[in-house]
Amino acid sequence: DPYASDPARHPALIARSMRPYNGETPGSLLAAAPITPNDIFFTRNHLPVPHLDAEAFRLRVEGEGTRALEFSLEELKTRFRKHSVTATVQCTGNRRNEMSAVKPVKGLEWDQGAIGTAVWSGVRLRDVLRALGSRGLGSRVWRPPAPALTLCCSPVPRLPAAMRLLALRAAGLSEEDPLVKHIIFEGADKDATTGDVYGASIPVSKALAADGDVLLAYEMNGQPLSKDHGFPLRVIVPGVTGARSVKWLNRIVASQYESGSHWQQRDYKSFCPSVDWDSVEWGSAPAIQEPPVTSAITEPAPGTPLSAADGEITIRGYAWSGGGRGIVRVDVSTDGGRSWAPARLLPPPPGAPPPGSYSGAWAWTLWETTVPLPKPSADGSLPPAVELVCKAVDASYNSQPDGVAGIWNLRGVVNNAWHRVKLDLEP
Ligand code: MTE
Ligand code: MO
Repeated sequence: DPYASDPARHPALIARSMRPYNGETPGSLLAAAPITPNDIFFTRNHLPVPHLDAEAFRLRVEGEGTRALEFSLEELKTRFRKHSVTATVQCTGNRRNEMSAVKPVKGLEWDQGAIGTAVWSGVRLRDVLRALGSRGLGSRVWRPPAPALTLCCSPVPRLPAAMRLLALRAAGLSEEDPLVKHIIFEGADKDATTGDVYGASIPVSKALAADGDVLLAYEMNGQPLSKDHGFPLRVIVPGVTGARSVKWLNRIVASQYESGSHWQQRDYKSFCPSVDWDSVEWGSAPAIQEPPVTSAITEPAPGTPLSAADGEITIRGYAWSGGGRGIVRVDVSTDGGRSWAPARLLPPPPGAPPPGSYSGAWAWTLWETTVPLPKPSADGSLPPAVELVCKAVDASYNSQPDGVAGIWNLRGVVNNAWHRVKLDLEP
């Protein structure tokens, strides 16, 4: 059993599967603090947890037409500047259970807890990629790209173009490099039967952007990464869906192509609600990178009885958007969305910009509000239940759709519908 040596997990995590292990943070702990403690941070594993030796560990960095580089953990830590980023990681399938309630989907039945926020520390991917170009192509190791890899529209560069490329690369990998469009990450976790390793990629523009903040992280909230979260090294791609933040990272490839992995090509994509498993054409949709704006109520939990005699109720939750777009507002309703009131946005976690920032808002915004409960009408009657709803607005004034049906997709991903919690109301 390849899962027999998996690490122990915190009992508070709600397990959604054991082999591989997948567990989410309960709502009451989620919005308790802007930084999620490491041991209750959700875990999303596709394969058995690999056990890596920090001493023997090597990160291989390579690209088409460049010499490959190798770094030990120590070399990464000493050759590049340490950098910290406060970022939320959210699984693309967060809140999938609401999609299944409309029509069954394939995937883990996540509630709203496949999300968490940490201060990640490590080295910038950008700094490491710059080392790739300058150490490799600036010298005699340059060779023309293989024609097989330049099939469709980009011809093999002729000599002047090759010389330009050489000059370009001498300064390090650059966005203008015609041979590099994607940065591919590979993990050390492997499928025992197929031999496939977990892999994903991001556009080179995100990888190299000075304000992209993509990290090769070795610390989470000041601690070395735990086994479940990618020890000894993982990628953190702020503002991008969790699937691209590859754990147990051991190989980076600068490429003309996206990752060919199952998880980049045939998963983590959304389609029209009419598309089913017989008609799906995976190649017709792009891999999800920046997710849409979302929010959820974390307290009270569904099933909590409300007493009208209390007169009011305090509601808490989170809101977050992809691409570093800050949250400008969260609206809350107690009548299923007929009337609304704005919630109070809580101060950002340390290291994160204030709510509503146009960019660099990699961390979620927690919010809370206290609202009146329905009063008995003249004949003394009360509604039997209240429906709490929340929806958020991000810095691009994107908002959330009111229902799941219109965004339903066969894989149950990117559910960002208004979040609803129904509670029984007692006198
Ligand atoms: N990296 C590897 N190597 N293997 C994985 O299964 N899962 C991905 C991503 N990186 C995964 C991975 C997915 S889908 C998510 S949502 C995040 O890791 C979850 O990160 P966490 O487990 O640290 O919360
Ligand atoms: Mo995920």
